[in-house]
Amino acid sequence: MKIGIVCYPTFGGSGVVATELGKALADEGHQVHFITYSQPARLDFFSANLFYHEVSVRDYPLFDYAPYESALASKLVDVVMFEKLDILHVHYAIPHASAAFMAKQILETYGIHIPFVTTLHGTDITLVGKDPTYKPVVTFSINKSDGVTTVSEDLKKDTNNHFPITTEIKVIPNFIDFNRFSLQPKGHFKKAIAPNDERILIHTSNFRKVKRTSDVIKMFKKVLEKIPSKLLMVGDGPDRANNEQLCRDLGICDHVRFLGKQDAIEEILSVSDLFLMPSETESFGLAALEAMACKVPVISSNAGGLPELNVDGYCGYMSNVGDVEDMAAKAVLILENDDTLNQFKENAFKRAQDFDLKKILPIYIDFYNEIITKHLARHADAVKMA
Ligand code: GMT
Repeated sequence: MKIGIVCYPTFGGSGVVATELGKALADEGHQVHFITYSQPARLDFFSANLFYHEVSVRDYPLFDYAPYESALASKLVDVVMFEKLDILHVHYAIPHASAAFMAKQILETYGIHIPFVTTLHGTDITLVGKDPTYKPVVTFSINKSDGVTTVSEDLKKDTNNHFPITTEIKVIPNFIDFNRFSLQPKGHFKKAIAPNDERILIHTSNFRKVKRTSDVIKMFKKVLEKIPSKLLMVGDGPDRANNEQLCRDLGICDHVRFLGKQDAIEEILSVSDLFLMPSETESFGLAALEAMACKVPVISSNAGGLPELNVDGYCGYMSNVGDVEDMAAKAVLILENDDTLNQFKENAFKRAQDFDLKKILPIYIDFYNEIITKHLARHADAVKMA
């Protein structure tokens, strides 16, 4: 198959899923064309089946806001025609699904018929998409997609509850590549962070409001009162400075390290004992899955799709959003005893295996084939009717 993938090429979860999916499809022999405004963060190597097409947005003195959506649609038309793609897969509804729809319509005027699949990742529905500024366009472009997927049952439900959706939504969860995410021997690194064998807790995110990063700090303070421990805060974003100040206010700076954005996240996870994800909402929680693959249990909120990943009392625990007291108490339950901690670590690894890339990739491939077949049949019927 020749597949065009559109995504946000940054470190965000949707961009990571799109890029890892493209890489895995290329490994299976499919030809994959990424169409984005800059090279996706994890696409930093050569593969014969991988291509990258840059969308450049021309600046012009008239524009206060450069028309990215039009530039993307034009690029899609160009790449589909030149590379003879079979299907487009766009990640994140805004503005990718509407740009794909526009490109599809333009291509039809040239006699080229291509289906497109839209994958909804979360904030494109739960935060941005519901905003009246975008809602009509999001609704329309979901309904005009030839196939729609969400990354959890919860996101599917949310999408159907908040938008008049007429298309059947297929749930395909996030996945993990164990070739990259697995426990690595990094004893020297552990010693540097926790010289007295303290427990290591970790949070990774983009430090946006939805991640409730100050809950991480408050929860850690409570854990620290009971168990000698260290906290690693990985990533960067709007709430980082506030969190650094909060650590000073709580007098715990000696125990907390802000590491900023890190590429080799699997190495840092490999020295960690507990992952913290107290998010306000989380459609799936890819960062938690990455931790689990490295044998790190998870304390999370029970929001959104998290209960579909974190099995309460088995590979971690869940609490209500904002219940820092409960989260800290459960963290202590896991951390206070070596045997309990080791059991939770093994369970986290077992749970992560349910989302092995090897299991999820065939679901995407089957879905593409189903959509292409249906689309061809629909087109053949339309020709017959004409
Ligand atoms: O919030 C993020 O971490 C980034 C965001 C994105 O859209 O890039 O992640 C969303 O998509 C991920 C991949 O499908 C999911 O695992 C995350 O749960 C989801 N984030 C939220 O729903 C807040």
